[in-house]
Amino acid sequence: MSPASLDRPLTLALSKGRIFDETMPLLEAAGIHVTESPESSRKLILPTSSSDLQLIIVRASDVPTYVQYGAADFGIAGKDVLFEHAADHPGGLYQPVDLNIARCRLCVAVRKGFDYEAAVHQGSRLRVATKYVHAAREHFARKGVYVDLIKLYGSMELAPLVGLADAIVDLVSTGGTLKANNLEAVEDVADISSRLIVNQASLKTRTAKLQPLIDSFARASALPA
Ligand code: PRT
Ligand code: MG
Repeated sequence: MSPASLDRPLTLALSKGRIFDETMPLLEAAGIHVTESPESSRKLILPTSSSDLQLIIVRASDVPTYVQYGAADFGIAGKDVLFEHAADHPGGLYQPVDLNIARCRLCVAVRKGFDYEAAVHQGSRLRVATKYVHAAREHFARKGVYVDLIKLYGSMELAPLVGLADAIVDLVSTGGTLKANNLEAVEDVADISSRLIVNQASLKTRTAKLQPLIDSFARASALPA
C-alpha cells in the first residue's frame, strides 16, 4: 500500500437517523465533532473536526457491504442487519465492540386476537412476512414450526392487516407502531443493539489511527447512558 493511501482519512460508514444520532456522543467522547447533519445536508461524505476521519452516509443495510469491501474502514450497524448480511457473506467482518446504541427487540407479532399459540401447536403452516428472513427462518426452525416466509422491504406491520401473512418478524422499540396497527408482540426473537464493525485489512494496515478510536468507542459505550 502506498504512503499516500495510508495518509488518507479513515472512513466511518453510518446510516442517518437513530444510528447517526446515537453515534454523535461516542464521537464527541473521542474529541471529534461533526458540524453538518445528514438530515439537512445532501452531502454523502461528511467531514469531521479531525482531518483523520470522514463519515459516509449510506442505507443501514448497506453499511456492512461498504466495510466488507474496504470502501469504509469501519462502520456501525444493528445486529439485525449484521445477521442478515452474514448469512449471505460469511466471515470477513471484525466486530470488536457492542456499542449498546439503537437498542430494540426483534419480535414475532400478530393481529390482536389471533391465537398464535394454537396456530403453532396445531402444526399448521404459518405465513410470516419479514425483512429479516434469515433470522426468522432460524427462529422458527429452532421451534420446529413450519413457516412460509414472505420477504418484504418495509411496513411489515401492514401484512397481517390485509391478509398477506399471519405473523410478522419485525423490530419493536416503544411498541407504539404495533399498538397503532392493532398488533401485539407474541414472542421475542433477539435483543438488538448496534455494533462497531471493522474491515480486516484496515485493522492491519491502519492500526495506529484505528485502534485509539475503537478503544474510545468501547470506553464511551460502556459508560451508563
Ligand atoms: O429506514 P431504512 O429502510 O432506510 O433502513 P432501516 O429501517 O434499516 O434503518 P433505520 O435507520 O430505521 O434503523 C437502523 C437500525 O436501528 C436498525 O437496523 C436497528 O438495528 C435499529 N433500530 C432500533 C430500529 C428500531 N429501533 C426501530 N424501532 N430500526 C427500526 N425500527 C422500526 C421498526 O422496524 C418498526 O417499524 O421502528 C418501528 C417500531 O418502532 P416503535 O417504537 O413504534 O416500536
Ligand atoms: Mg427504518
